[in-house]
Amino acid sequence: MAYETLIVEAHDAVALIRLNRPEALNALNSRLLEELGQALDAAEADPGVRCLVLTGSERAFAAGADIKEMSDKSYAEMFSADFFGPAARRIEACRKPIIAAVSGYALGGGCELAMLCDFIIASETARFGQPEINLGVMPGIGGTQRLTRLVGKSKAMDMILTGRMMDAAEAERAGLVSRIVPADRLVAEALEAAAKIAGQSPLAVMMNIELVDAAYETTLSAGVAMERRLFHSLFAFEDQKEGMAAFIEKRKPDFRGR
Ligand code: CO8
Repeated sequence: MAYETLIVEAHDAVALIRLNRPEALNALNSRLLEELGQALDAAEADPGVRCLVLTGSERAFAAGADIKEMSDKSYAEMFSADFFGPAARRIEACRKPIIAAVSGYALGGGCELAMLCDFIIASETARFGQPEINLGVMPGIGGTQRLTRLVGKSKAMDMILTGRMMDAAEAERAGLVSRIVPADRLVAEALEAAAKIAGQSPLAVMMNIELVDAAYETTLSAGVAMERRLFHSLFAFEDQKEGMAAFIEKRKPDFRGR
């Protein structure tokens, strides 16, 4: 499928989605978010896709929601359209793993989009920020909540109230990104990580994601109990038998997702 604001490439079992609005540093407008939803629908419907990588350009992952699209909207328009609510929920609901590969600016809605992914790999040029305060507004796609959970109250307050940016090293120290790679290796490293995930049991991958996400929503004892039950349930799948047999027989497992 051809998109106006995205470039989608297949790399074996990995779908690579590039945000592609270079004229606006990949600012998120309604069209882009609608197309991103369509690309996620297509990837989820395709049994051949087991992992996704979401990236931007070298200069910008995304410089935020499109300020030019938003600036003249009324409260009634924002409220009745539930502005960006459905799009954010669609990304959050994706059951296949998504790695954000971030180079350059990930600001405002761009930082929030990266945090909606399962984890973030950053290039050494990445810069993260929630500068909405400079526009007289606030983060609106989960930034006040997710950034706080990821980096703690003090740093989140600092970022959100001053609007300052974090470089890649600070973002890694703070726990916002999982690793930093050289800028010219970003997509290759993200695809490598995605290929590794794509080779695992897709059922086990999905359950692991549900459990890590649950750590932000539930108590420790409820989360640990849920983990034990889901661990038990994995023994209903052929993939568990295959994974353990392959270990014992000293061969590579062939996970079929059943
Ligand atoms: N929206 C629209 N256009 C943008 C945006 C944006 N967020 N960011 C950059 N652009 C455009 C610029 O207007 C410019 O276009 P033009 O050449 O036509 O003037 C082009 O991209 C290049 O940008 P600059 O010339 O500004 O490039 P610089 O290298 O000088 O600066 C910066 C790069 C620092 C990234 C700068 O562009 C900037 O500060 N951008 C805005 C960052 C920002 O404030 N982001 C937050 C936006 S608000 C938001 O994300 C809210 C999310 C919640 C919405 C949902 C609510 C429910």
